[in-house]
Amino acid sequence: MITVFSEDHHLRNVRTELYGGELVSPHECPERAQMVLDRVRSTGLGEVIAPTKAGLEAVLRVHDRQFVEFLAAAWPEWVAAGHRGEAIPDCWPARRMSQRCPTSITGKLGYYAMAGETSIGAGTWEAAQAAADVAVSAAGIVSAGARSAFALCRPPGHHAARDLYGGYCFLNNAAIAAQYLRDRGAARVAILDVDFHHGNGTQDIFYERADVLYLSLHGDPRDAFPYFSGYADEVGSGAGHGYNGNFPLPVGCDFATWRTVLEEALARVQAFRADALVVSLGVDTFAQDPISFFRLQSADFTSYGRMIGAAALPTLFVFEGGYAVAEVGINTVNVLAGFEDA
Ligand code: SS9
Ligand code: ZN
Repeated sequence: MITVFSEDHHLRNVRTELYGGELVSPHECPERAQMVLDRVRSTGLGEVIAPTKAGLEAVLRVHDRQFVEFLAAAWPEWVAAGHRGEAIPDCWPARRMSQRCPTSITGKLGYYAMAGETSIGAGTWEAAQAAADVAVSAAGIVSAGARSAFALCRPPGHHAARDLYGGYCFLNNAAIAAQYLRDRGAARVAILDVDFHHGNGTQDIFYERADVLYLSLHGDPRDAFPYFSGYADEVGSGAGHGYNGNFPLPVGCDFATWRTVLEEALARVQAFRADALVVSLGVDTFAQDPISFFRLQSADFTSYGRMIGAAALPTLFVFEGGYAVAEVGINTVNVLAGFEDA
């Protein structure tokens, strides 16, 4: 399997994450991508190639233009406003408040953020663009007929909606890739999100569409971020009714339970007669993940990679979360190796 990877992920290297009432060193750190890349290389998974710089065309197929312009200008505007720290919002358009976008950079941050933990710094926008390029290049490989490809994206994407960032995400790499596959001729694309967190952004982007099926296994939003999205009764709307499937799972969920739910989700992918599968591959379901509450072990990632491989679809893996840095490479590449083994 070819891996697409950009060194430009290093440009996202902020110092702060708002966590537990403190500004801590971010869980979503550059070492994560390096660990995965090292494991891809040491296991001989396959060739590693750099993306081609694609520009914003594919990005603008799923994101709002004003939102993209906001992301591109956020850091310079924050600096010009004279702030000393990294850019974080402090006020949101909550219930019964105006939904107009302000002129003030702090106001814009609140308008476009779905969460407050994610600082913007120098290079954040450039790294987010590189991650989208990685996703598009890898989608191109699958679209050209490869059985699979791995988009080693960083920063991740599945919390980013059409016009929202947060949850460590800025551009929705998986959604951009899925749309790219559609635009290159796949009539139906299924997205299977196995990250611990619900991909509220991906759900939102495709919620009213019947041509892209979104399925997600995740921590129950009553207990887990993003808290306000991911309930089982969110099934899609309009033409998209029945094309969104959420599987919220409880605290302490182990692999025996998780895998039966994955079987159910894979059966839905088959019934949909998908032409291609995009896997939002987050490995924060790992028992030792510092911010999550499932109990998968490293060998379980190989097992479920085999299950995904047995679906026998052209498959694009897009890297998302996974914050147990020492094991993030092992767990991620276990999924890919299991897939190839199937
Ligand atoms: C947990 C806070 C979680 C954001 C997590 C984003 C994960 C992206 N107390 N904050 S995969
Ligand atoms: Zn996650």
